[in-house]
Amino acid sequence: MNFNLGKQISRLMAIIALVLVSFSRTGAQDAANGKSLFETHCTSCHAIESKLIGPALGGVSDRREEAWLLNWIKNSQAMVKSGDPIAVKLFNENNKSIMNSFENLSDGEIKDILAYIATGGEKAAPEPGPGTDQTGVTTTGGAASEGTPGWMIAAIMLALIVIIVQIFNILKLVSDYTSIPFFNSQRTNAQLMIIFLVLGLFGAFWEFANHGKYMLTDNAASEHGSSIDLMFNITLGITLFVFVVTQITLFFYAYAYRGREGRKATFYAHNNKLEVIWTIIPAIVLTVLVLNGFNMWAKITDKAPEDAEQIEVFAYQFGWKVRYPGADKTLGQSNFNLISGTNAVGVGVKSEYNNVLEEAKETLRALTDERDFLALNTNPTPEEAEEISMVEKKYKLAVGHHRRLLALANNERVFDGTGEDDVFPNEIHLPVGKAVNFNFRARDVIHSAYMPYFRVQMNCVPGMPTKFWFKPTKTTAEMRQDLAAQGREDAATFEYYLFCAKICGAAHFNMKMKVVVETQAEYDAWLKEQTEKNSPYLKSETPVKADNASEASKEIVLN
Ligand code: HEC
Ligand SMILES: [Cu+2]
Repeated sequence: MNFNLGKQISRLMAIIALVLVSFSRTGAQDAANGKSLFETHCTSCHAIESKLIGPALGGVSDRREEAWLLNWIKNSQAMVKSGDPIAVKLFNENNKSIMNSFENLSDGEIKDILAYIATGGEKAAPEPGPGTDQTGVTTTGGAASEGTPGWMIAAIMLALIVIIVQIFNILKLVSDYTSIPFFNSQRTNAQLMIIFLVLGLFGAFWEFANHGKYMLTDNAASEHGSSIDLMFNITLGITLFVFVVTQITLFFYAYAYRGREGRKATFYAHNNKLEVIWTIIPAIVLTVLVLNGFNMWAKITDKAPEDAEQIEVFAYQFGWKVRYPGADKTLGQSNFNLISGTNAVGVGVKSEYNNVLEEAKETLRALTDERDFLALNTNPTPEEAEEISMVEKKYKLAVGHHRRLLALANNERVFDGTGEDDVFPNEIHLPVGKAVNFNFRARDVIHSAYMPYFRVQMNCVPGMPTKFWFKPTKTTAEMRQDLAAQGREDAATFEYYLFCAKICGAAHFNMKMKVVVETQAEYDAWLKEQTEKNSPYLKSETPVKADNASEASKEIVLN
């Protein structure tokens, strides 16, 4: 047995040595490691040669100190806030786009990324594939520096499993040899239950203590917000109580009644009374909570009061457009066919309609010509055939767009004149204490309008207008005072915001718009100023040409 034990231990040593060797080999490849980190964390916003959401990073180590870069990449916003001149300048130059912070990356990992950037990216590690041979770079050299290959990871996993088995073998041999039982699974499991209970409860407590302040369970700035908070807190209180009691009971009993030598379990199959009690009590509690929530939701989403301010919020990738109704207090009708560079939300304004129709005619004419020309080619190569089918597709879309526009020509509902005086500010202002009805639309994908302090969240769905009305109860200034009284550091610069709460694409994080709540007098003054500055269609009274429709359809033979 002695001999056996020695053999097992030396086998274990050999395997550990092997694993260490393979780990150290992968650790040495700095730029390769940097490449994979760069690709997972940075390529959504950065390229090496060109500007994307963030600046091109080629040569960044030449223009900045390493210490600065380490700080910046870990938390760029902290640097901007601290007033670091380079950081502030960069932030302003990039339209105040916020770069993610990467406090999870170690200095070593960031240096790997910088090393990779310094190699110039693509050129250092060419992707194997067609075309690489033309550059004269051998693809095998590139492939070897591609981080840890899959087979090596599999081998390491396998080795770890073997190590664990070996450790058990050794312990078993020792215990056989000394005849001391090395493992009492009943006792160990029971102790683990208690450890799990204590760690779990401590974890829950720690989470509340540290992140509870982010929960937004008070400070609501809208009328319905306070009742949502009350309901949330009641639900949280009840579930927290049940959570603590059931967890303690569950794990403590598992410990107290663990298997022990000479102890026998009582056979106890069923108890009706118990079943009834623990079914009925939760059923009543849950019914009360759910009905209460249902009732409140019905109240919140009920019809807006007649005198509510009407505001439209239009979501697109990646930003918001807001529209106020202007002097007539009515938001103009809109139609997605009218969306253009000068009419972002597609308001039904006649002059805009004429422009869009003109453009659509032009496009259709050009595509018709191109299509006719391509049709002369009776024996197209595969590439030419592909081009033909592309043009055909574009042509069909253009025909559809043009036809829908013609159908709109005499639509009295869309061109009822209410859109002419609509106002398009760059931020949202709301009068305090007055009901506002938000009308949401979206252009491309589903977004979600989220205004956390007003406890408002509503999906913005293409083709399906949604709404939400509420009454703001605290001006921005009052909120700042409240937060200052509660000791929040950023109280003086606090702003309400409208965010997107749906992961809608690469720059989703950037979809936000300031919301200002102010007194009625301030609001009126602001709205007056906006009406003068941001009412693009107010003076354009060009009527729809009566003959537009017939003229256009004569010119172009559809399909
Ligand atoms: C969400 C988009 C985003 C991601 C992801 C991102 N960045 Fe940035 N980065 C930016 C923006 C935007 C700027 C410009 C400064 C600003 O406005 O904050 C920037 C600036 C920088 C700068 C300063 C450039 C200069 O000219 O000095 C460096 C360096 C940088 N980023 C490195 C990184 C690295 C490394 C990663 C990955 C670990 C990364 N960034 C991930 C958006 C991003
Ligand atoms: Cu969005």
